[in-house]
Amino acid sequence: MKKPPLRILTAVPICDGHDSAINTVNLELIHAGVEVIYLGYHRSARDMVRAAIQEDVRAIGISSYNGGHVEFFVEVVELLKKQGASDIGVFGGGGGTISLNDAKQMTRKGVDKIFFAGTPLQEIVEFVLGYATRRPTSQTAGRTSDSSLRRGAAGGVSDRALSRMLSDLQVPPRTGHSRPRTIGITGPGGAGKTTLIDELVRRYLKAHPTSRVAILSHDPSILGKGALLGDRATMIASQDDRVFMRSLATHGTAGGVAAETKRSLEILKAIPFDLLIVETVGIGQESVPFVRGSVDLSVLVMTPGYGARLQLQKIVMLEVADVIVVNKGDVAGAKTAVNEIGDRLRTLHREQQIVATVAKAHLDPGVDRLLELVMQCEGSGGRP
Ligand code: B12
Repeated sequence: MKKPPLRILTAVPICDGHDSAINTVNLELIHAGVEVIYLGYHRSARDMVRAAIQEDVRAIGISSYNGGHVEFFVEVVELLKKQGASDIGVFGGGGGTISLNDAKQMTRKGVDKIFFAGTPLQEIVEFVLGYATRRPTSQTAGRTSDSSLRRGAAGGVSDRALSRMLSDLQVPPRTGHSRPRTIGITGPGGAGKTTLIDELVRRYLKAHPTSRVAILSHDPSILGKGALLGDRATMIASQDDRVFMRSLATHGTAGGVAAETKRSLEILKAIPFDLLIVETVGIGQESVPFVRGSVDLSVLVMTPGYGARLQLQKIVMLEVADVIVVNKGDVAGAKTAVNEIGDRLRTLHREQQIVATVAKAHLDPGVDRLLELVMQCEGSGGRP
């Protein structure tokens, strides 16, 4: 069986916006075949550890320039230990801001390696690729000896355990709970799908203080190559202990989702989440990413920039989606777009809903309306 690609999480610490170096490192790793889940900048140690566990990565790479690196890196190491996840390595750099003495302290306290200014990128790539074969340094490492596997975060299943089920594509026995309401969100690249999802999640968590959300997110990749899985970098509200998020690369599968998507959905539907959101990669005119019954509600996110009215005849998903969101409703031509899309939907004689949103805006009423539609749909979880 082909070995799965090496997965690494990268991020920049809290109160630090120096993301230029990590963007360079990310690109080199992707070219070398690594799947990089990029969490973005200004991220807490807790966010990094939660994300690393949910994404089942082999290591966390941190780029730090604004000081406090000794404390920050060590906090990440300690939090991983507390979660029974010391097999996840920690490494990073920060140009000239991390001194040799600091690095010595950091490695003594469990950091695997610090790279200094002037390090050739190839040296970094070789070190990271070594994680595929290097044994975890911690004695607590291992797939079954981890006590947190038995501790329950989502109704008896911890993030760590769920994360490994997703890696192994192992469907757990279904418990008696109702299946999560499952929403599929698709649309062309750059339409604002991720921001929209984050705003939906923000509202949902606030309105349902004990409910839990799962997000299955896709980014494109070519078979056998690395990938940048960057949806987490846009998420703010979704960095919450009640949200489980997993990023998948498509590995060349056309149509918006990955070969593992069906099985991953089966797994997530067997866990007591209340809301499950599937985000596709940016799709083209011909894609219909959600097979019948896999989601309870399918949402197509468009922008007013679809071109001439005739283009609307060619978007297959317009005929299939239950809800059409026209995002970026603040740009020129947005009203015309809503009218034109409305006309097109009327020719289909289905009861499709159309919602205009400005997902990036604070408290946008369009997103409120979308959440209402989400809550109105019946939560059968679709058929797995
Ligand atoms: C570019 C830069 C900026 C840009 C950032 C652009 C961006 N989007 O990243 C701008 C102009 C916006 C900026 C702003 C600021 N900056 Co500035 N900035 C720098 C600068 C000049 C270069 C950093 C850089 O990107 N280098 C390029 C990388 C590729 O090379 P490198 O650093 O040598 O990294 C190597 C290795 O360390 C390794 N590496 C690095 N990270 C990682 C991560 C991993 C996982 C791995 C494996 C390897 C690795 O890879 C490289 C390979 O050779 C440094 C000074 C310097 N020369 O380092 C100051 C510097 C970091 N900035 C500094 C400061 C003070 C600021 C500001 C606070 C200034 C202000 N008062 O507003 C703001 C803060 C911004 C913020 N929000 O955090 C200080 C920090 C001082 C400190 N820590 O004590 C520095 C050191 C300048 C100085 N001497 O005063 N900055």
